[in-house]
Amino acid sequence: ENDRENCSRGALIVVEGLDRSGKTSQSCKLLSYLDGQGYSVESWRFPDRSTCVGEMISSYLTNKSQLDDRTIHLLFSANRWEKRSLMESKLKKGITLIVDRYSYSGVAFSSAKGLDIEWCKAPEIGLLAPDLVLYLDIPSEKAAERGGYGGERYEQLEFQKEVAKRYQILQDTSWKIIDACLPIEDVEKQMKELVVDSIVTCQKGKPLSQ
Ligand code: DGP
Ligand code: NA
Ligand code: NA
Repeated sequence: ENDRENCSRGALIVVEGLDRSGKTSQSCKLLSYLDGQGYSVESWRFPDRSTCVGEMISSYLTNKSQLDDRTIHLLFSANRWEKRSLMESKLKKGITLIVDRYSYSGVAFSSAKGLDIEWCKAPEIGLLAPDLVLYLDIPSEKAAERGGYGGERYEQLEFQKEVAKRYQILQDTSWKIIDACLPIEDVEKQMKELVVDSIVTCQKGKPLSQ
């Protein structure tokens, strides 16, 4: 029975949503809850601004540099690829990862600029598939009201509306839509339940896929 524990893998949980949808604070709460329950868990985020590629992305987002739409798209994707093997080894060690943004952001934000959606998806093929995607659903106007945007490149109402449309197209069976306008505690409770279910399914032997 102890072997079963050693063999079981962690779950790859992705949190998606518009800017100011509450992803980051909810991911934080989720991490401390799971940690407190004794689960082996880590919190990740993309873009990971700490790498060389991540620094280029950060400089683009803060308008310190200009890059062609396709170039920045591929950099965001490269930023996920450079973490792929570490991600796989953590999951295989039984560590559950709570990831703030992933390929869905990649495709939604770039295709919202007018890039072909299939072209946007191509470099994401072969990255690990999430076991669960928690989509924090919020009207763009509501998100914009929440303490305002931080002033980064994409934090504009009209653009976020386009991103929301693209997210809708990208929904698949791994998604659970959460009403992010509900009280914070209700959002938190729904997320906890869904994540624990997903962890259990992975422990029972659900294979990791691409
Ligand atoms: P965040 O650090 O979560 O606030 O993300 C920074 C911004 O970058 C946010 O507006 C969403 C956007 N973003 C995240 N991932 C991608 C991606 O892969 N491609 C593009 N084009 N934008 C992304
Ligand atoms: Na942001
Ligand atoms: Na965020």
